[in-house]
Amino acid sequence: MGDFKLTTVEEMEAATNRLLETGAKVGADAWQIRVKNQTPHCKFGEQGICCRICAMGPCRITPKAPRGICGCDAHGIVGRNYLKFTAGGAATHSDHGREICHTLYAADPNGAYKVKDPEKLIRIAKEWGVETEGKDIYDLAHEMAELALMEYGKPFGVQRWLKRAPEHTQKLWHDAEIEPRAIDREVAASLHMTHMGCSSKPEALVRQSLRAGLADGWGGSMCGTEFSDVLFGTPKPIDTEANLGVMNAENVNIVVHGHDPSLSEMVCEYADDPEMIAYAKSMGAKGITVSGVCCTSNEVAMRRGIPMAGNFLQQENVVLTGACEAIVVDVQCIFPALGPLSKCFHTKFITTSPIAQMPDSDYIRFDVGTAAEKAKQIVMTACENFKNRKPDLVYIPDMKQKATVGYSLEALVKVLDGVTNSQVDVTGTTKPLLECVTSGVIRGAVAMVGCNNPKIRPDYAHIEMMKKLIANDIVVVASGCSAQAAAKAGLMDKSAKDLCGAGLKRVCELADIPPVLHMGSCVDISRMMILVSELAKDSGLKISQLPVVGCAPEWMSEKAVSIGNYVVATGIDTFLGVDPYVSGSSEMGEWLTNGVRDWVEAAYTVETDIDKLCDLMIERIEEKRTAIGI
Ligand code: CUV
Ligand code: SF4
Repeated sequence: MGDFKLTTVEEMEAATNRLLETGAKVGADAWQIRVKNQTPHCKFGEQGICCRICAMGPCRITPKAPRGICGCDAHGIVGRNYLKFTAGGAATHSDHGREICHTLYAADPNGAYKVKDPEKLIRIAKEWGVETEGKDIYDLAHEMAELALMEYGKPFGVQRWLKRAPEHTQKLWHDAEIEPRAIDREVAASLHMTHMGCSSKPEALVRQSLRAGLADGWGGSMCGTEFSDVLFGTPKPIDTEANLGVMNAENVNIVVHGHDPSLSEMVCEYADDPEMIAYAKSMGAKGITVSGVCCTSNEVAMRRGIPMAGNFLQQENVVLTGACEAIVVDVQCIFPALGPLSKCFHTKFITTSPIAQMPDSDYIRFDVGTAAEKAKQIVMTACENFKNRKPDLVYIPDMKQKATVGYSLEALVKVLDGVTNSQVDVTGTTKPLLECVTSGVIRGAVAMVGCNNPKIRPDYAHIEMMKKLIANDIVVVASGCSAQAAAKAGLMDKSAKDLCGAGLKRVCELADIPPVLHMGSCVDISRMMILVSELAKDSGLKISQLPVVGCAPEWMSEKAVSIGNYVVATGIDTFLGVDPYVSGSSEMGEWLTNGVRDWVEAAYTVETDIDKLCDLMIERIEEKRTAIGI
């Protein structure tokens, strides 16, 4: 293993502090400063007991004023806020999925977007009962795209993807009346329910929260993942690097940030174009480096090995290096702060989507029809900006780690084929993984997901929990900014096997995998849902019986709550390190941490002490093992 060493959070913080010094020099604002200005947070907001859904308010619940003007109590207000939060997240993921379906609809063998994984398209078409025989693959793509788009608004029936779940799970959903119907309907119904004078009963609000979440995870997000694979290729293990050191001082640095691979794929395509590289050289650079931030980074890392500059709370650092020619964004999780910040440097902050328009940005509207020419324009703009760099402001922390990423479900099943002792052929199934778990070589699995949040020391929870889990022979699958935290630390380097317990280490060696497996972006948590479904089917167990839990220790976005709801609703206990603004209602707390178990066999645990949160997960995994006698 030689000189492998994790990058510590302390080292990352030191690098950030050095960058903040540059920021101070040019008078830049930073989230670290704004957090101080916002502290302490509003107590009513924090507890979820402020209501402003009608103009008689805003109403705030206190011991002296236990009801709003309409008579709604704390439980109703917290419940409505929770459902609205979920609906925001479900809408966001699902709309991303919808954009991908539109891109698929525009796929053209002679155009910018091609079908890179026709096999997967045919597999899904068969699953959906669509005739594939003798059909042109692009005709099929368009037909499937249209069918997928219908899932958003169809008047009758439930989501097609639900059939991928084990029958038991489907029955639970049916009996609890939480099978998601049309995706947009669940979002709209949620907003209807939370309108003044509709639902104020926690039970009903929680039920709809699960349903809207499922419309995301087993609807919109699954469309996003599956059709992104069809368009851009299903991820396979690929080597990359992570952390700010992936930026190259001698090159034009383009950073892609956001979520929708339709944009980032095209930018990567053009940054690789010999004509563009020559153009960069003509501007005095040695070449072009594209790196990523947030989930779009996960998308292009998994498919192209594009390095990851950082995760959510590192987005400002990218500009603070003084070496970023352009930060190109599409949608979601983009700090409006990037506008004014980029003005302190030579950086071009390029917004591209009508969905995410921000002051102090250059808006280059991107759409599938003009993708190629706009991507080229963006790359050229970045190249031309190289000469505007202020050399005395350039500082790129010399900090990066190797990572192997790209563990889609398809890839995972394939790499694990090697670790079975089975006499019968179990290739192409999850059985080898099950064998490792039942024999106890691996104790279980944790899905680590979600964002950073200044309420938790950034990256610390992700990294420390993962270290403890793998040391306890618990394999980690990660996505989103959690996956990037792991990659930045070095936990996705195959050498990290040496930090594992003996069992997991052996599996990592046999399968030649890192102990923390990169499964993709946030919409790709749908991959994890299919994985647990396959594990349940292959083992004959219920999903809720598998020694598997989910965890979002540093989450912050509405999307994360939507995810939490569908992960719980899929039968997976979910552990949160940040409270979803429900502490103001004992009834809501009871429903989420216990009551929902009667419907879906899983529930939330909220614990802001990260060490305790990790111990609780390990305990839960061991309890589940005991319960099934392994
Ligand atoms: Ni979509 S939602 S900060 S980028 S994980 Fe990252 Fe992931 Fe949260 Fe956003
Ligand atoms: Fe107040 Fe009720 Fe209006 Fe909410 S809906 S703002 S609690 S009056």
